[in-house]
Amino acid sequence: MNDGEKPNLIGKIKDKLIRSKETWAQEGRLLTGQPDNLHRNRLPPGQKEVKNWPVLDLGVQPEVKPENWRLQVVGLVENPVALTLPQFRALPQAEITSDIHCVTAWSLYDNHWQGVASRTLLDLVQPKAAARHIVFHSYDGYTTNVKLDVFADADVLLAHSWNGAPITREHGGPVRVVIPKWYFWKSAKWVTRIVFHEEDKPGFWETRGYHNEGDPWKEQRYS
Ligand SMILES: Nc1nc2c(c(=O)[nH]1)N[C@H]1C(S)=C(S)[C@@H](COP(=O)(O)O)O[C@H]1N2
Ligand SMILES: [Mo]
Repeated sequence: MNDGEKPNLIGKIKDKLIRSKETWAQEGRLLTGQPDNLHRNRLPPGQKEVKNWPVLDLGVQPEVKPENWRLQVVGLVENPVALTLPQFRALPQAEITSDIHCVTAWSLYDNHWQGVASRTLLDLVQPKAAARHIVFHSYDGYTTNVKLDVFADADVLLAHSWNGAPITREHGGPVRVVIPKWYFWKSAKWVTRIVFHEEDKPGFWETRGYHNEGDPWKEQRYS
């Protein structure tokens, strides 16, 4: 696949996996009915700790050469940008250690991320007053939505490194989103475009039965 081209998903996309996840959502699979709203436990309800990092995607892992990667930040912003990787890496850098919680019930503790804080990007592009929602668009055609105030949390990063090494292709390199407070489907791999909107626009999984938000302690798995 050529970088920047819409991937040809036909014949590669994991239709069966997508259908079985939709069935999980319809059946409310994995729900314990015992939310942990006060975060008494490090492990959210229904989750299991893993030691190795699983790979989950739609069946296409785009190869984005560093020199071809672009990050467009557009929509309801005063200063839209299209950054190359060197420009992105020249922005102030941030590091954060956070846990991953995937809606398929695995959690991975203590991931050390390096990248650019969402707040640094927000300072750069200056969202307009009407902007309330964000959609991430990725090189594999994936999309996912969050509220602007969730994106603006201090622990949200656009990460290029994990545990001291560049994020690998299978995990969404050169750059992926990391939103630690939400289930991991909100953390777009291979991100290339961030669009600011006035209205909410549910993404790939959000239109297939997943919750519009995704707080693991509240078990916001499905809609
Ligand atoms: N671009 C893109 N981002 C994505 C996905 C995807 O299919 N495409 N899957 C999401 C889901 S459901 C999960 S659990 C995590 C998996 O990230 P990992 O493969 O690095 O564990 O990526 C999320 N981000
Ligand atoms: Mo997931």
